Amino acid sequence: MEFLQTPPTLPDAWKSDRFLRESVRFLVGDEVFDAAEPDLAEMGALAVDPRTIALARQAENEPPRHIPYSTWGERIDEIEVSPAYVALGKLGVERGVTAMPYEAGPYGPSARVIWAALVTLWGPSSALYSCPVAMTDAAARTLLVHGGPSDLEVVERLTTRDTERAWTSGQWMTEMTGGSDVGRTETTATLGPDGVWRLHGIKWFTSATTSEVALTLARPEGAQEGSRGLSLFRIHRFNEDGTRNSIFVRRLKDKLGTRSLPTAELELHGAIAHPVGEPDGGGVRRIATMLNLTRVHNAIGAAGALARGLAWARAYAREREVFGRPLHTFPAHKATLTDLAVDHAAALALVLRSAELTGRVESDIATDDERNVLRGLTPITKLATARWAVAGTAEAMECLGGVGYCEDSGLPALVRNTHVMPIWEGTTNVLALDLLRATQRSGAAAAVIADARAAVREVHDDPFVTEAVREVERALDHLEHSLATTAGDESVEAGARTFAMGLATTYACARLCVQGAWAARRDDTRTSLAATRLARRGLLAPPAPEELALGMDDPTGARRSESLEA
Ligand code: MFK
Repeated sequence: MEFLQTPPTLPDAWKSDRFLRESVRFLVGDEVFDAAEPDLAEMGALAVDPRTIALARQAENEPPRHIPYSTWGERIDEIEVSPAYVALGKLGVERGVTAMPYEAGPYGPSARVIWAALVTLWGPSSALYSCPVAMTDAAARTLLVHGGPSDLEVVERLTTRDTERAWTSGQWMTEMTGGSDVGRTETTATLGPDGVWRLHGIKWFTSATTSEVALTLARPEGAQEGSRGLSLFRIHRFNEDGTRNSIFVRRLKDKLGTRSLPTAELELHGAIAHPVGEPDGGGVRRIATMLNLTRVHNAIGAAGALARGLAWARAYAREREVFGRPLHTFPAHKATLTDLAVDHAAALALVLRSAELTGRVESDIATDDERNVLRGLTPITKLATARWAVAGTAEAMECLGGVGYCEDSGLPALVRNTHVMPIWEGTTNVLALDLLRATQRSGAAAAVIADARAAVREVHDDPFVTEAVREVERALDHLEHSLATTAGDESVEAGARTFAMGLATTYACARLCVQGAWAARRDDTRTSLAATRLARRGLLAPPAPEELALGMDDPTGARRSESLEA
C-alpha cells in the first residue's frame, strides 16, 4: 500500500513544556504556581486547539486592507483586518494578556512571571496580535508612570479584560529620518489658542494601526533640535465627538512577515494630541518606559516562537521513520533537538528573570541594584532571544524537511514572523549600544555581572552544575576585564554586540545553574544538563581586533584584492 506519513500533532503547549512549568514553579513557589496553573493549563490547551490554529492560518491568509474612500467618495482611511485576527486578540485579552499585570489578583509581585508564561503560550497562536498587546501594555505602564489624571481613563481601557470596552494602543515613533535615530523626528506640535495641541508630520512605521490610541513623539514649536527637544503625546484615532482625527493612511507596508498585522505609513495634518507629562522635551526619556516593556514583550515572543518550533520538531521526530528507525533515535538528530531545547531554555531563563524584575519594579519593591540589573538585562534579553529565535525557528523548519518548507505546514509563517524580532524595537546593534550607554551612565552591565556572580555563588559547590558554574565564572571574569580595559577606546563600540551577546548567554547560563541545582534536588537533572551544554557550547566569542577590518570593504575592490594577491 502507498505510504502515508502520520502528521505530527502539536502537543498541549503548557503540559508538554517541562522547562516552562519548572521555571514558573522555581520563580514563584508552590503556592502561587498552584493558584496560577489552571489559567496556564487552559491557555496551553487553547493555544494548540485545532480551532485556534485554524484562526491563525485564516488571519495569515487574510491580510489587512486599506480602504481610503467610502462608496460616496468620503476620505475614510479605514483598515480592515481579518475577523480571525480579532478573534485571536479577544481570546488573549479575555484571559488577561493585557490585564493581568494591572489586577489586584492573587499573584502579587509574581503576576508578571505568570503573565509572561501566559503570553509565551498564547503568542505563537495569536497571528501577531501579540504586537498590539505589547504596545497596549507598554502604553498603559507609560501613562501610569508619566501621565496625569486625564490618562487614567485610557489606562482602564487598555488594561480591561472586557473585550467590549478594551482598547489597544500603538506606538508611533519611527519616521523617515530613522527608526533608531529618533532624535531626528520631524513631526511638530503646535499649541493653538484653544489650548489644544495639534501634530503635523509623517509617521513611517506604525503597527496595529487599527488601535484606538497611540503614543507618539513630536517637537513643540521652538523646541531645540535633537532628542532633547521631543515631547510625548497621546493621540486618538477618533475625537471625543466621534469624528475622525486628522490622521491619514498613505499605504500599508508590504512586509516579509507579520502579514495579518496592519502596519501603515501615516500623515498627521493637525491631528489633536494630548501631552503625556509636561511638553518639556523629556519625551524620549518617557517613551523609554514604553520601549523597555515592548522589548520584554519582544523577548517573550521570541521564547514563544522557539517553544513552538521545538514542539513541531519534536512532534515530527516522534512520528517520522527513516532508514528503518524513528527519527528521534538518530544521535545526530537528537543533538540538533538538544541544542534547540537549550536555546529555548536560555531564552526563557532571560525572559522570566526580566519579567520577575519588571514585576518587582512595578510593585515598588525592587532595590536600586535590581532596577539597574533590569536596565541592563532588558536590551540583552531582547537582542539575544531575537537572534536565537530566528536561528531556532529556521532549524525547526529544517527538522521537518521539505514539508516544513511548504506553507501549509505552518512553519514558514513561524519563520517569517520571527524575523521581525531582531528589527522591531531596536536592532541588535542599537540594543548593544543601548547597553553600552546604560553602562556608562549607571553601570548597568556591571550590575548584570554582579547579579550573575551572586546567583552562581549560591550553587558554587553543587555537584550537578560544577562545570557550568566554573565556565560562568570564567566568562564573568572576562566580561568584567573587558569592561575595565576598553573604556574610551573605539573598539568598545565594535565589540558591543559580542559583549552584549556574551553577557546574555553567560547570564542565562547562571540562571540555569541556579534553577538546575534546585531542580536536581527535586530529582530532575535536565535543567542542570542544559546549563552544562550551554556552557560547553561557549559563553563568549571575544572579537579579535585584526578581524574588525573585514566588516567594511573598499567599494572599488582595489586595495584589498591587491593585498590579497600580494
Ligand atoms: C511586531 C510587528 C512589527 C512590524 C514591523 C515593524 C518594523 C520595525 C519598525 C521600527 O522602526 S522599530 C524601531 C524601533 N525604534 C527603537 O527601538 C528606537 C531605537 N533607538 C533607541 O533605542 C535610542 O537609544 C533612543 C531613541 C531610545 C534614545 O536615543 P537618543 O535620542 O540618542 O537619546 P539618549 O540621549 O540616549 O536618551 C535620552 C534620554 O532617554 C536619557 O535620559 P535623560 O534625559 O534623563 O538623560 C536616557 O537615559 C533615556 N533613555 C534612553 N534609552 C533608555 C532610556 N531610559 C531608560 N531606558 C532606555 N532604554
